Amino acid sequence: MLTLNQITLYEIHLPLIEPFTISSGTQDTRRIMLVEIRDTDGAAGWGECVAPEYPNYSPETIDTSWLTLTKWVAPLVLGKSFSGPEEIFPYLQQNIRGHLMAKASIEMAAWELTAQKQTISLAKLLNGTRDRLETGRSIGIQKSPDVLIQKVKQAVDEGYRKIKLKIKPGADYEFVRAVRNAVGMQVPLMVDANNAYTLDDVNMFIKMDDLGLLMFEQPLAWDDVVRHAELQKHLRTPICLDESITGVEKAEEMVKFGSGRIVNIKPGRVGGFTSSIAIHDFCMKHNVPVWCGGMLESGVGRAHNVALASLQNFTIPGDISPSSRYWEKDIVVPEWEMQNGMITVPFDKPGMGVEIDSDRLEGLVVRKEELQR
Ligand code: OSB
Ligand code: MG
Repeated sequence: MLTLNQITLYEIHLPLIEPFTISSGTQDTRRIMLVEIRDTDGAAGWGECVAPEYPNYSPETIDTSWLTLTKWVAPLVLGKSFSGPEEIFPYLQQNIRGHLMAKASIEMAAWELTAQKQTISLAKLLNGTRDRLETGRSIGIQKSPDVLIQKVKQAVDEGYRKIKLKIKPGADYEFVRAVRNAVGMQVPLMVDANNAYTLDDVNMFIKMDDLGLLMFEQPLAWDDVVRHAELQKHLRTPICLDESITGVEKAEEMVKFGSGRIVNIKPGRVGGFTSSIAIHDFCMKHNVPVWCGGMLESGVGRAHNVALASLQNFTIPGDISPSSRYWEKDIVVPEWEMQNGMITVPFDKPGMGVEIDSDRLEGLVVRKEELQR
């Protein structure tokens, strides 16, 4: 039985070590919402809401999520008894349309709390099997191909197993070709457009088809599955959908229409772990490999991504880089570290496997709201 009686929301501001630019904008400080929940047995769990400051990835933002959680989600779940965390997402879906990032933060905290109560790791509770995860690095849009080449070379030297280059019109084929020429064909490279193109740009992708890339991530509109199918027909390189896959139904449409051949699963984007597992299982059944994306999470969201990426069909390195790639100092102890291009899944520790540095958290909090039954 799982009955929540307290939800606390925290907003913290964490400056990124370097600004991160995607086709729709630049971020230099992350405004992050953390969620702490308690149940009637006194157990606690943590979650992170991945919604960014501006609605330039999906319609959600940290502010819409804060409103959604305080006004609609908390009143629905506080005091209600669930037989387990897997019942939370369907219940929220029945009652609230959209707002998946807000929903996910509570849902994932409930899974974490459940793992804590059972004194098993979150990865184990999710039925994860991989104990070391190949690690990828997502590199933002740079001023010139030369600057990008330097960044890629550094990432290769640091041991990353997959390198993702953000692209936009004006910083695409020439940039990626320059990188490919500089590092050779062996380095696993991919690109992510975050919706910057339309079907009129098919020729740019046809040129890029010759650069030996692992995949083209989300070239077209954030909510499209139809046009991606048309684009995929012209290309050998697999399309990977990120923004468009908001639930298992979208993954089904992707397979049915041929809109892509790989899925980036971000648990925060799809409403949490229950939805992520449904997408994972569906994709595995249809021979669609998946990997775990990132949203520049703190150590809490990262812990949840690590646990999810331990599932069997996460066969492609994720955007789950170590803490030091993002932050001067993370908010968890121990920080997330990479050895040999791999992150170790903390199967031997209860819950998410890291602890909040509560003194540090206290110093970073700019907004806090406690919701009780
Ligand atoms: O599209 O995958 C994306 C960051 C913010 C918003 C969207 C995306 C990203 C990343 C960062 O690529 C990946 C990471 O967390 O390292
Ligand atoms: Mg993406």
